[in-house]
Amino acid sequence: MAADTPRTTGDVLEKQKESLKVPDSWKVVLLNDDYTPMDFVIEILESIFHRTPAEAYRIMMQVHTQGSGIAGVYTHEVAETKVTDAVELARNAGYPLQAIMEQA
Ligand code: TYC
Repeated sequence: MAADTPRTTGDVLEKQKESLKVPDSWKVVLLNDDYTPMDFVIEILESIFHRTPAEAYRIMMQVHTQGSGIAGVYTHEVAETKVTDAVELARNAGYPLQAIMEQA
């Protein structure tokens, strides 16, 4: 059998698919607004994006002064979860913080 002949078991097909996958890198980008408190953004960066306090401060200030900043780079699925979690925490606290995903 040729090396690239599709195999029939789910396990083997899954392994072939994994080995052929292109890198799946997505940036989670925070957007600036006038209402979300700086300390809250830092808290989000520490708790959801696992940033150190110094990193979280730097990223928050990047967003505040430049309009946007990268919170982290993840697979599509993980990035989606982080966007959802960050926006949900912000809405529950009454803040308009926005987070988007961009292909890295
Ligand atoms: N601009 C906000 C303020 O002055 C702070 C802020 C930073 C808001 C980053 C959102 O993603 C953000 N309170």
